Amino acid sequence: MKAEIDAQALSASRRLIAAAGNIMVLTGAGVSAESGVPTFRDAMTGLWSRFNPEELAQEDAYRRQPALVWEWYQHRRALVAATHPNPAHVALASLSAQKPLTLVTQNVDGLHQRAGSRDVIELHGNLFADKWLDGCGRCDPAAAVPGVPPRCSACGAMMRPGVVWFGEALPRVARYRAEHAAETADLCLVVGTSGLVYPAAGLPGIAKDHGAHVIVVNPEPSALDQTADIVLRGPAGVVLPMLWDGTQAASA
Ligand code: BV8
Repeated sequence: MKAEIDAQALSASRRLIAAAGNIMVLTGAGVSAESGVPTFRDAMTGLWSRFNPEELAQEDAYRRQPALVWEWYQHRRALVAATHPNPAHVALASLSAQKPLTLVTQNVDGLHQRAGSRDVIELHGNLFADKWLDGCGRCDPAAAVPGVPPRCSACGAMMRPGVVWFGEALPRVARYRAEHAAETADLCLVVGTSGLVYPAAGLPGIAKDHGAHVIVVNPEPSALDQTADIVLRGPAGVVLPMLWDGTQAASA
């Protein structure tokens, strides 16, 4: 994907990043798009094309059709496991070696961590973490009864993906840390999100209200463009490496 990035916006962004003392980054599904992970808004492919992800990523959908929803997550895990971090993930990991930076992601794919980012705040959980629906407290994954989905051998509870479904509260600590990062940042970099899912999408506004500059990186218009001081209209994998020297390895 070619990026015709406005040269003035680019140099202004570079200056803001170079001068920043404390950066908060918010990423969405778009940062993984160039790795081949479909974004949430993309039409779902193949077998899943007839479903709306927002309808499947809910507890009551899971209670109604556990096998279908479990298979959807298995499909996504296999897809993500076969992908690799792209230059956007790598550039963000490198920036964290150069500047105080808090990386907050809406993504559940773990690609930031695989690119070397540390202490990633996962607002919506992780695709590869499992937990239990109505578990007895003694549910042991190692002793789970295999099935679709697996069940607790002690109480029969269903295993469920360790993600935050629509209508579920975000993990308290992750939400607190993300909001604190937004309140204390002097620069907020928003990469690859439509800005439609709350409360995550409210974070750039919090940063702006506390005096931060906001830069949005997205090839398409987003709901956060009006919050931005600068919008860089291009793909993250092309734009981010243009904003700082991405060759420094991520911090150990
Ligand atoms: C909650 C895990 C309350 C599951 C996900 C106001 C306040 C609070 C809540 C709400 C509110 N209004 C509405 C709500 C309810 C709801 C919500 O926001 N609904 C939306 C649809 C209106 N929010 C919730 O339910 C949240 N919970 O608030 O609970 C509560 C409180 C107390 C007690 C009980 C309950 C929970 C939301 C979390 C849902 N879970 N994921 C799973 O993955 O299966 S969210 C899911 O959607 C993904 O995580 C994904 O991140 C997100 C979609 O957003 P994006 O990341 O932005 O992805 P999207 O596809 O939309 O856009 C991609 C963008 O990338 C596009 O702009 C595109 O142009 C761009 N792009 C494409 N290619 C590139 C690119 N950008 C850069 N480079 C490229 N190459």
